[in-house]
Amino acid sequence: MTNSNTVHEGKPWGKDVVVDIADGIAWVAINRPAKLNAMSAELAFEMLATLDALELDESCGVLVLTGVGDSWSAGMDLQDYFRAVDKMNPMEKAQVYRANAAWQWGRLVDYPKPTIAMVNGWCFGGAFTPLVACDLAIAAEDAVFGLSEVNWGIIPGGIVSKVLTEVMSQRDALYYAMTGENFDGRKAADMRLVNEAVPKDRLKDRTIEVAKSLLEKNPMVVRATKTAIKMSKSLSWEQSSEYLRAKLDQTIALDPERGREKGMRQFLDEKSYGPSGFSVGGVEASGIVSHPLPSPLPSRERECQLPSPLAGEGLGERGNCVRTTHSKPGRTNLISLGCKHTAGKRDGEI
Ligand code: ACO
Ligand code: V55
Repeated sequence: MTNSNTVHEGKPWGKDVVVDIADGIAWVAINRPAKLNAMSAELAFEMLATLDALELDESCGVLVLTGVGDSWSAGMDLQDYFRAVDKMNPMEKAQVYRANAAWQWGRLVDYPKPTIAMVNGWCFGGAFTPLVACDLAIAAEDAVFGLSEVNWGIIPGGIVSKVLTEVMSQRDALYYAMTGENFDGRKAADMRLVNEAVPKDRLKDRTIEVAKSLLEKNPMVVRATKTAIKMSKSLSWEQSSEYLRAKLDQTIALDPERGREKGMRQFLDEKSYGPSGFSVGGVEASGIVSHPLPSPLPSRERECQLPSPLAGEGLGERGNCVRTTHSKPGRTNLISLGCKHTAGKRDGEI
């Protein structure tokens, strides 16, 4: 993280929160490195205002939450949160609790843009709340996590105990919260507390890779997708079924890109596009080109080894057609990752 935007005219961040925006990604970092990014009462107000501002900022397509230096967040600041709050009158206290809960959970869990927690180091106690609130989490393999509350004579408060139930198994949550034992990023990935753990020197690149794949998607559909998944968890089957039907219709009706209509037309009528091609590099239908029917004919199981005409344009890791999605006998179109095989029937084949 650079601190290039530490002073940012007219923006709510710049002190305990720094923001860098590049290529559609807003890198939001807690900036209290001397305290290992422990979270103070004051930070809550700055972070809340930052999240609100970035929500409206069109240059932010994906939000990455991280920490300046080698720590993600050492949890609630024992001095500047707990002791500070102890000295407050009940109304001030209520305001701090509300602001803290609002940024760590309320805003983030329902953020209208994809959010990724990039866990670059320590992640303790209260830091589990924003960690779980983010849609995705990628950790350094050697990041250290700990539900250390038990060692401080408190329960995982705020809503830490509750957020654990969203992503951890009952056994894991109880084990780590009751023992206070630390675990590393690899273990966090094994337990599915984070999506994956990567070596520290690859953490930023991997995060950019994931962010980019999200940026290539239809933003409205990505937003509705995350809401659908998060909401469904707490709805009954009947409610969920009704809600998802309504949510689907809402998305179709409001999608400014008319993605569903376009995809169906291109696939069914124009035969110019297959969803698997679409998912790699976000190349539009026009990017899918033809090459002669390969031999042997690719199947779902077999890879087509012909060089992709789109090699070098972000399609196919090895520059080949890598997976075939359609190879039904009698069909003349074989749409694979980035390539559309077109040819008539060949003697002896299909
Ligand atoms: N609150 C306040 N200050 C903190 C916190 C915290 N949660 N975590 C670290 N700091 C401060 C330290 O007091 C120290 O300040 P100082 O230099 O002014 O003395 C500075 O950050 C660096 O910390 P060290 O302890 O010196 O760093 P070290 O690398 O030795 O240890 C570790 C890192 C293990 C993370 C240690 O700082 C620690 O245990 N911190 C507390 C983590 C924790 O349990 N957090 C949860 C609190 S409870 C909750 O969140 C609900
Ligand atoms: C904790 C966290 C809090 C809080 C009180 O996990 C205790 C400990 C996230 O806020 O307000």
